[in-house]
Order: sequence, then structure tokens, then C-alpha cells
Amino acid sequence: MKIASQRLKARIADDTASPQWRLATITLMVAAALLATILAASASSSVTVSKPWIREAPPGMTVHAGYMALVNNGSADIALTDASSPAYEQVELHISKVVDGIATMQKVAQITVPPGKTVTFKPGGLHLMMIKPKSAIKLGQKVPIELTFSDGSSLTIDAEVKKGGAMPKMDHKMHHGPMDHSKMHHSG
Ligand SMILES: [Cu+2]
Repeated sequence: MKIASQRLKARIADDTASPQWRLATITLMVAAALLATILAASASSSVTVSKPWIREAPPGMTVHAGYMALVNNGSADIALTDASSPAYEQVELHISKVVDGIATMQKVAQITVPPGKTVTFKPGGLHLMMIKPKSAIKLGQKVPIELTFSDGSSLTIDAEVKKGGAMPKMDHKMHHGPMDHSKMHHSG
């Protein structure tokens, strides 16, 4: 009995240490790692973007404003942390404010969208500051913008170039009429 038990143990030990077993284990681990990599690369964010657009600007204007709505369909906070576009040198996250009757804007590091909520970028508020177009941006053109989120996911959207549309209510407080990004000092 004792001998049989020892033999059994020995056989199990032998099996787990066998080259075939090790190979199977390694193959499984490699497969799992590959799968994890594939999943990470394709993982879509819990965020959806609706109605992305860029305001048409006169030729020669070096900064354009992009707008959209970010919808968080997930169950945790998610933040937009970065944006870029092949059509522009640089894209920044900005918020426009009226301080003492003068329109100003500030760069923001990230924009958090709580679960189940929508954050809307619109004239007079949050916007994507599209800096230095690499070539002329024309009305109706679809501009790809890549958005990066705090969970490591990214999303590429196509923002259509459209005419300005309605101005926000706060405009009457501005000294020089509707916000014109081209007249603002831009400090990176
Ligand atoms: Cu701006």
C-alpha cells in the first residue's frame, strides 16, 4: 500500500515534469499572452463620440476649434487624456471662459466623463484646439482625430468641417463679438 502510494506520487511528479507537460504548459501560456495582447490592442473604450465637427475657419487661420459629445457607457469614470490628428501639427484640450468680459481659453490636462454621463464640447466651452493645419482644411472635409483615454484605449473619429452655427449666450459679454480663436494669444 505504502509502496503503491509512493509510486503514484512518483508518477505524478514525473508526469508534471515531463517535457510534453512543460511544452503544453508553455504553449498555453504563450497562447494566453497572445490573446491578452490582441484583446488589449482591440479593446474599445466604453466611450462613444457623437457629432464630431470642426468649425470652418478662413484660410490662413492657424488654429481651428473642434467639437463633439463624449458619452461614457461604462460603469467607471473615464477621462479623455490626449488627442491628435494627422491633419494638424498638434491638438490640445481647451476650455473657453469669459473673465472680466474678455474671452480667454485654457489648456486642460484631461476631461473626465462620469459613468452614464455625456460631456459636450461646444462653442464657448470645451473644445479641441486644432493647431497648425498641415494643409488647407475645407468645408465638408472629414478630418480624422485620434482620442486617447485614461484606460489606455483610443478611438479615431472623423470630424466634419462645418460652418460656425449658433453662438453661445455668453457672447454678448465679449468685447469683440463672437469668439475668434485666431485673435487669441496661444501659449502652447
Ligand atoms: Cu482653444
